[in-house]
Amino acid sequence: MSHVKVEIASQPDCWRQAATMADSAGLPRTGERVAVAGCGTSWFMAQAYAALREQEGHGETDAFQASEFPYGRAYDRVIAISRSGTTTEVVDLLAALDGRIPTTVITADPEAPVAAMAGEAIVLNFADELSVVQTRFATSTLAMLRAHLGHDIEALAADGAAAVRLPLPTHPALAEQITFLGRGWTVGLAEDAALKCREAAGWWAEAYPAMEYRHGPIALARERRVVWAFGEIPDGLPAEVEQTGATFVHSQHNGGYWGAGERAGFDPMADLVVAQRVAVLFATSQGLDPDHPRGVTRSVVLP
Ligand code: F1P
Repeated sequence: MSHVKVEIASQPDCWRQAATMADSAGLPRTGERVAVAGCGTSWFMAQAYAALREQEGHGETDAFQASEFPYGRAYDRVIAISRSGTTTEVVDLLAALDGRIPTTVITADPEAPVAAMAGEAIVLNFADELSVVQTRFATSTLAMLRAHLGHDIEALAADGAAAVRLPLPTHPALAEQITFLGRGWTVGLAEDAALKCREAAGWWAEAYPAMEYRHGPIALARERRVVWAFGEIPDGLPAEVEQTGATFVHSQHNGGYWGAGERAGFDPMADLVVAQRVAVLFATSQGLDPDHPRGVTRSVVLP
């Protein structure tokens, strides 16, 4: 079995463990102005957390790719997310901020350079991964950050445990292209789901804020393509997608993954788990090794 399959299945337990770290030093206080940065998957987790923190009234929160950080802005704290702790752009960001702004890094490796560079290091080594493709480190980071915002991680873990077993809502033969949609904090999750498909399987996948979908991307929708929404669905969108011949997927739509009326809310992080499994299926269906995506390395370390 691939490493990524084992890592995907272990997420609910990792989330419970991550939640026990919700009081870690270096997590922001209510009202602080915060920027969260990372690259790739870590950037998408930063986006999800930033939207949630601000939306729930904990303080202004921005998310940036580490390479595009706006150094002129005033923040009370910068949080960098990096599984490897060696990604060049993240190392450069912490070096540039040294002494100017309090910094926190969330990483899987206590020995990584960033752990020594940041003011505070939060180490989720139990969630580290053998697969290049990130799943449980990223979602455990978000689970810890959500626990710090007061979310119920036990309920999330129950949905996650279902998500690792549910029948998959699509199949490679029925989905030559997938577009993931989200609103608010689920935009970052949708972005990550699309990245999983691209990384693990070289599959054509895109992601948009759901209300942006009608502004052009809907032109891609047709038979044997899928539009998969996480979280809140804009009024009328499922019918508009289905008119094109594309399949609309949502945990509660047309029976969804849960069966109509079976359950009112499925945590969008559990949707991401289902999408991770789809990405692995798309890889193996082409004879690819999902642990070793073409051209992608565990960490991007530039000369
Ligand atoms: C970030 C990253 C991942 C990507 C791949 C390569 O690394 O770009 O987002 O999926 O695994 O590394 P890190 O800074 O979180 O270690």
